[in-house]
Amino acid sequence: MTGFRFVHLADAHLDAPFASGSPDVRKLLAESLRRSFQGAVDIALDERVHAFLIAGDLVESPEPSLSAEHFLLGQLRRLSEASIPVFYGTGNHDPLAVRTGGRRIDWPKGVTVYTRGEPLRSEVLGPSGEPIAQVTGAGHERAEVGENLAARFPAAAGPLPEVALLHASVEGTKDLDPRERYAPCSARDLRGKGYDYWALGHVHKRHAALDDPAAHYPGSILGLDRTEIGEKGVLLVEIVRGEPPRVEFRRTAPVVREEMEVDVREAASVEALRRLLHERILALGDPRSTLLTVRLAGTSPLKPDLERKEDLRELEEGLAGEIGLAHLSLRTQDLRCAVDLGRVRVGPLAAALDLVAALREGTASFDPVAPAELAGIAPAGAAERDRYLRSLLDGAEEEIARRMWKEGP
Ligand SMILES: [Mn+2]
Repeated sequence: MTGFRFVHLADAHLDAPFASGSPDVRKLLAESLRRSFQGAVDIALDERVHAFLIAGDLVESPEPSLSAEHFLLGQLRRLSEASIPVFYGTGNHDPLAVRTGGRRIDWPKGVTVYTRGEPLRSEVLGPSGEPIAQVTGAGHERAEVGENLAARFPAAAGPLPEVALLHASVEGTKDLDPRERYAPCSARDLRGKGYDYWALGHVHKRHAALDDPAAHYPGSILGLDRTEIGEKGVLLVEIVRGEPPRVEFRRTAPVVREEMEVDVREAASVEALRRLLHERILALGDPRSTLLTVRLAGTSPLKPDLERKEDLRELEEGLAGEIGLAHLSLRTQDLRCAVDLGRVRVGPLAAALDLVAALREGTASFDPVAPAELAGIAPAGAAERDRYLRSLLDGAEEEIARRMWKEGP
């Protein structure tokens, strides 16, 4: 017997802006985002699923560009023509899912949009028109929903498979900025309602929030920034009542982001550094579809050279070209200068090094040193601010010595 089968997608963020400095990379990512969404529709058609579920943040803002709207409706029409119903509950990025300026979105036949916090129950019909499952969905009515929407879901009651569709932060979720706890709820809200599956959205990292009942975040459909690493896509779910749901990940993102750290202390020349990076990056696997960030770490005499933007870009582009990477970004923030601090501890330089040591140990105060405002980037509390300022001292001795110390003739 086959059960209720559907695609579960979330956080497509169509129209998302990309921060890369390279226009080519921004274009690649924008195209990849749409290809990833199209890939999800392809899977739904190939697998002849019964439904296509979208758990919020479908578009980046409630006023999508005309181009994004046209693309989206074109893809949803493909589902409509195949008689695959779409259920879409709005998230914090796309509350109301309509243009506030009065533009109406002509959703194709078979698309149900949940725009209200009050959950609604919809019947999913099978190929011959008989009910095969129930989807209960709710949506975000505005950008910062503080209410617990999950708690409002009614208990599942019928004999058919029941799925809850919601964009929400489940308590205890890792990797979620506390400022982004929209529609917060607890595991207890999800348990005890009798749903076979909670189709969640909001957290961009794919994971199961709960196993029983199954509650999954499919994650974003593309690495939207450099922290969203790894394969991205959708979940293909099958529910047979009385059995745990079968949940299968399908990659749809044509490019992935990866990040690695390379200790470069052995590389004494730029050529040696090139060879080392080449070797380490090649070991990664398929480079053509990878946008890679490499954090360079360790003590290196090359630090001053690598901090010249032009030279760094030349190295990045050269290596990316040789290896065939989609993009390479080298981060030098963790590199340390190679300086013998004992030898340079004289005169004003010694005083500066002593000050760094005193600040780090807490025997000197930041107050006379720190600008009053710190451009609004430091945390507000005094203790937290000092912790933040202390973190900026990493590598400070070497940096100060490099800038102040000149070898005599
Ligand atoms: Mn999102």
